[in-house]
Amino acid sequence: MMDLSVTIAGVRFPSCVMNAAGALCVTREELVALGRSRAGAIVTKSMTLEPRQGNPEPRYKSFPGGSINSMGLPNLGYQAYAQLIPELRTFQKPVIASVAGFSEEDFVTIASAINACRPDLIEVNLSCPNIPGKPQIGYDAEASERLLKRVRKVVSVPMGVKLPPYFDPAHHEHMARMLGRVEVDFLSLINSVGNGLVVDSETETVVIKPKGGFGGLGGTLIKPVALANVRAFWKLFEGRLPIIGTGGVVSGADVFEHLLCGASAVQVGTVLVEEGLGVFERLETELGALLRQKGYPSPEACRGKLKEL
Ligand code: RRO
Repeated sequence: MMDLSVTIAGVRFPSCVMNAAGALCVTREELVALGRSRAGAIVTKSMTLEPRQGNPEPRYKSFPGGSINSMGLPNLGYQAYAQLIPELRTFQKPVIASVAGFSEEDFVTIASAINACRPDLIEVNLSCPNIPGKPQIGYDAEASERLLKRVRKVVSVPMGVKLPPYFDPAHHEHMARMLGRVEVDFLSLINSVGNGLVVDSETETVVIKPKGGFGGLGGTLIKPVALANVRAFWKLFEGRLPIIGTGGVVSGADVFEHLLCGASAVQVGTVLVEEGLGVFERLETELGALLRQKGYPSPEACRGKLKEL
């Protein structure tokens, strides 16, 4: 089996495929299971100040081509994750703590306390699409800059930002200029494509309950959006800011496409929820075989090597 390890912001990952925040990573049991699995890291559910039940069910549904969710940040609260981090650190892989909040103050409080537990990295989630009445911070560059500058001051481990998808080069450029003024160590791209609507024509209904059926889209159908965002930020930072690609990874070939666009590693959400923890070994096998067949000795060897016509 090919060595699929990678290094991001100075941290070694034993495999370049890990879970996406939100996917099978809320409870202690789920996080320990990720630790025991072939996942290349343990990424936590985005955490808030207080424990949360999240939105009413049904709040996740898969369909041919992807998934829609409006979970509403169900999580144990940051103090529970702070307590869990020492145990999670005993697995031979990085721990990435995903931090969220409902105000700048929340993010700073949580990031500061979690940083003290020394996760290997912190991912600041600026892109939850599912809180009624709360727009995604990542769609407001000025608010994002204010928040990130405050969080950066209290975080000493490598700090990354989880961004929503953008759909215009002007937005990529505006965000990249902002991120250049904040010392971020990596990017996670992309969160779900927010506020999609899935309709069941049989029952003539929406398929999830919160927000009248609107929710974040994931899975195969968002892959081109994810690849475009990975590629756009890779180019804007001239390959000097590590990117974790998320969106539409179902096969080893999908991982390879993210790597070609500039990702150093990838995360899996929908396919992990649908297939379970065995997905990590399958993707390693598929990616290893594909890289070997193409003559690439490692994931790093093909990073960013996408050819243009
Ligand atoms: O919990 C959620 O509803 C959720 C979050 Br925080 C997020 O960042 N992305 C998503 O698709 N769902």
